[in-house]
Amino acid sequence: MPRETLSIPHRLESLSVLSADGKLDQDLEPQVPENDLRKLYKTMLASRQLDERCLMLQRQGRMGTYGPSKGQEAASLGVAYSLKPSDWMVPAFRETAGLLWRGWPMHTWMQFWGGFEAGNEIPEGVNDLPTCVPIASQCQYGMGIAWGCKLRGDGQVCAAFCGDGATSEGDFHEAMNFAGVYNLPFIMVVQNNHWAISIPRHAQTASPTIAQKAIAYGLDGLQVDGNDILAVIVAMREAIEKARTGGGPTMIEAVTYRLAMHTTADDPKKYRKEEEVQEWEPRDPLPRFQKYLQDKGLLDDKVQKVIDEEIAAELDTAVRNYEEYTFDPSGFFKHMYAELSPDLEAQMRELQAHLDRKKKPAPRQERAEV
Ligand SMILES: Cc1ncc(C[n+]2csc(CCOP(=O)(O)OP(=O)(O)O)c2C)c(N)n1
Ligand SMILES: [Mg+2]
Repeated sequence: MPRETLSIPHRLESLSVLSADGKLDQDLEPQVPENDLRKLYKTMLASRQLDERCLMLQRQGRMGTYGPSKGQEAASLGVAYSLKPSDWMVPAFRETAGLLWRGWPMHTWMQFWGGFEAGNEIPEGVNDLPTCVPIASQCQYGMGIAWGCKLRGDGQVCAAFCGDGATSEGDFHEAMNFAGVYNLPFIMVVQNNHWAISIPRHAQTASPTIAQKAIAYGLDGLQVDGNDILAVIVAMREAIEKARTGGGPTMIEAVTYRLAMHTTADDPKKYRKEEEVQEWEPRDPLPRFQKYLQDKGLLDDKVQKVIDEEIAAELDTAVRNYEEYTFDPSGFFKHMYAELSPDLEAQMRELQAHLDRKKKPAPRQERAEV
């Protein structure tokens, strides 16, 4: 036959467990211990409030340019929850909720956006890379770590995040290709929040889904409702199990929405319609998960009050830690190399001497535009 339709084996599904108004599809509900469900809810709420506080701090001139994660908490948290602590996680820059779950203190998140290197200091025993703004770089880092896991044969897996915009970068495709060829224990989580600064999703790719790009690399692709934490957990558990048992990589497209601005440096009213935001607001992951917990009898006004008080206290402490932090210039240098070269050592001493001469705290810095 000179011309025939090829049958290419692939698996491409779309998954959601909670409806937009928080109603459950019982057949798909993942088994999550009740204590974990409460802790997940508290973390999601803490992430939302941390996000709001950072936005206020930026508006008051107390923090640098800030990139909000409002609306994307379920995608980030569902991934972090499903990993074992010994697995690896490579965040992009809207992983507030996932990082809180993995054990990053709130004030570290503030320090990152305040422009301090201390915000990149990985807490002891946490297998994450720091928050990372260069778009799509996370794909290569994550794939490389997964390769390391495979070579060591330690049963660990790696999940990395990127955005819909990142899928137009070469790094994304190189990482997918390599992960497929070497059958790596890698999970690429694409947070499709429908915008890459001012470029809408439809102008980013002609593919009807991002998940289908996995097929070209010989991977499984799965589209999941990224505003439904239960669906993210189901998808991640399957992908992790497959990766851990030698079944190779998965690409998960978490469909979500950036409810806030790209960063505090832009005004989304200039490029997107308010009606679009209003369409997505009812699908906000936080009230959906809240409703699920209420229906299960795990959350009432009394429990909510305790959670609210705990988060308020944690946030106040975080702001205090952030604002009391004294700038450590060695931070610029000490995370680059295991051992500093003599010229970098000299530069570090010179900077320290300069700051000592000025004898006043260095000004807070704006992070370069992201
Ligand atoms: C390599 C690189 N190019 C450009 C930028 C500037 N930039 C910051 S965020 C962004 C858009 C990213 O969109 P997406 O991947 O969808 O992530 P989102 O911001 O929506 O989370 C761009 C182009 C950058 N940080 N890194
Ligand atoms: Mg995006």
